[in-house]
Amino acid sequence: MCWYGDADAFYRYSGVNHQPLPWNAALQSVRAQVEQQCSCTFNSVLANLYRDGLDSMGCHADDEKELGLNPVIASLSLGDERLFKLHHKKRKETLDIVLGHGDLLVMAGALQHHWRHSVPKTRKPKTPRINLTFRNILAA
Ligand SMILES: [Mn+2]
Repeated sequence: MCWYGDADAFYRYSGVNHQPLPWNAALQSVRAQVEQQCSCTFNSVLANLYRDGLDSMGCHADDEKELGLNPVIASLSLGDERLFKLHHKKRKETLDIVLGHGDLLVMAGALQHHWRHSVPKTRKPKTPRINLTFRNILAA
């Protein structure tokens, strides 16, 4: 896991303030293309590597206050396909989305209020996947 962004885009997770790594040329270029697709801007990106099917993401909502009330989060998948699951917070309802190489998933509106999301472990053989989630961190 690593965190890139503008120098003032601190992100607090697991109780720790994280100073972003500076943008590199490749990430800047991808950011520009994602911003064009989404018609909005992002000041940071969280990069997660899933080495194989045992690397996973637990169920959570991206509801940190520095993301704002209804954040737009753009998730770009690179590498092997993985299942992305949405879990409704109140109803017993889940939604499965297979994310493959080059897929751009945009979470927006009130999604984080009503749904959690996860990338479950799988026994299927998997090659690495990198997930870039572009976010806009609001000033403190
Ligand atoms: Mn998330």
